Amino acid sequence: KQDFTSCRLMDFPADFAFGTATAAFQVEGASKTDNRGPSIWDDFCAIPGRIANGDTGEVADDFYHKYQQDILMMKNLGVKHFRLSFSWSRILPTGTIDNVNQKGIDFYNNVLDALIAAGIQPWVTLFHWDLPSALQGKGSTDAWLGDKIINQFNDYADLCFKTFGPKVKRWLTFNEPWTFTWLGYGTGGNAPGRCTQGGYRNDCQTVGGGGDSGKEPYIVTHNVILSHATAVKTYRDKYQKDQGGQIGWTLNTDFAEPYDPSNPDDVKAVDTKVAFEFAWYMDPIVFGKYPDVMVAQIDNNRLPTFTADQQKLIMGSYDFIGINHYTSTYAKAVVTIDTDWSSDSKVWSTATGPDGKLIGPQAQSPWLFVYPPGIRKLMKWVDARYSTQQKKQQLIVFENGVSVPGETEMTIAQAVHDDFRVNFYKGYIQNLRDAITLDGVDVVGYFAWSLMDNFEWDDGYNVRFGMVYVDYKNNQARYVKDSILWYSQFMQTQDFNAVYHNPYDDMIKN
Ligand code: GBH
Repeated sequence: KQDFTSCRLMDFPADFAFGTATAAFQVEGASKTDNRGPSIWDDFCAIPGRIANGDTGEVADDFYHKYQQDILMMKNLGVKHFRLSFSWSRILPTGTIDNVNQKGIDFYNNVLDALIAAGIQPWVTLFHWDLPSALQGKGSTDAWLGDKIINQFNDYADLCFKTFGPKVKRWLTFNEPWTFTWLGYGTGGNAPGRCTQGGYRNDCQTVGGGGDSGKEPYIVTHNVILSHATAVKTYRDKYQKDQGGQIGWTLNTDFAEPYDPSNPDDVKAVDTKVAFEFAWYMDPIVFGKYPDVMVAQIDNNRLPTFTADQQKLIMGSYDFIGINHYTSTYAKAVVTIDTDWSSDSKVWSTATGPDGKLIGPQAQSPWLFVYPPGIRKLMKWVDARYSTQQKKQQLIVFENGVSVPGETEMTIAQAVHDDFRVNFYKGYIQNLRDAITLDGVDVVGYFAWSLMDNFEWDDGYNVRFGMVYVDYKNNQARYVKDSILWYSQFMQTQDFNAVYHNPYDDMIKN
């Protein structure tokens, strides 16, 4: 057998971390098993009309009972890195440290042991949106709107570092604070569903208890940043030296092309858009303040400021820069009346260009358009903003993936041949390579979202992002799709034209 690795140029560094990702609420199920406490996503699912088809996380992919087979599958596919999240309310059913659930601790220890035995490095996110219900409340100073949460999150994080730190060398505090901040408190489309009554929705009072889309996302963000930095400080002060791990968070952002490249305002709008989505979180932990453009454009004292002590706490509270990226739009400078995050930016985002054409093929998800050059440009943007001569930043892509148009209606035999997804990954990973080899950005890891189909938040099980098919009608049986077979080959050979054969075809022949 020829060794292809020795006779071709490997573009990605030898220690580059290729992996796959999932999140607790989206895959675990077992939502009432072994003393797990409810989370705000269980509550949100119980509200009629909020999740497609009334789907819930009660069973999901039943990862809680099937993790051994999933880990074995990854091992067989040559996956060496796996990003998962812990469910806060499985570990602390009422959210606070006075009530530790040993069964929850046992579960994650078992998962981590199985991963390590399979030669797979675990990367753990502490918070992927599933806040324990007991901490939520419906008042205007509850949960992330108040500052009690900072210590509550720190207690949970501290327990995790202490308990799992010998096994976990890569920690993420938060997944996509923008998403749970803006969708949870701005549009009200995600848990806890707060927003200005009659603004984006009419049911904010009944669901989230109230809200103020113009103010709350900024307050929540402020407390999330302080919570992140406090937990990082705990890790550094008490554990990092002995355990030798790294810690950071991961932020989602789209990239953009100017709507009219000859209009300097549209060119600037690209920058402003990414500042409002990404730098809103990243600037504080690098520079100690919100982006200048946000300070300049957000009126009525809605944007908080950091005190000198807080600045000291937050600056430098990361070992790498995590990025979740899926899509790009056109950005157009517009005149708006400032009312909330989306109009404060004075940028209009649209997938349709001035020529009437889409920026790229549309996925099943209405927000997702395939635009591979966007990931390269985004890497350059992040590197240019945050790297200095003294400090080159390490970037890690923690999520990248796509839903395939029409996949929901397909038979399994059709769905496993997901060319659309294979092409998505080829395009994005090639551009990521170019960011490294041609632009000199220090990208050190890449995680495909997702290992397998799962609970896609308000879309329920209607939208599939998996590289592995999950048959929800038949005991959540798993079937590898072409995308994971391609990825498996690619991770080992870096050959974009890797060939693969899907075993499902043999199964239906026999
Ligand atoms: C990720 O967010 C999540 O981290 C992951 O859990 C999820 O499964 C994955 O995406 C796929 O969706 O409905 O028009 O208001 C990616 C960033 C931000 C993209 C919110 C979708 C909703 C747009 N997401 N956005 S809309």
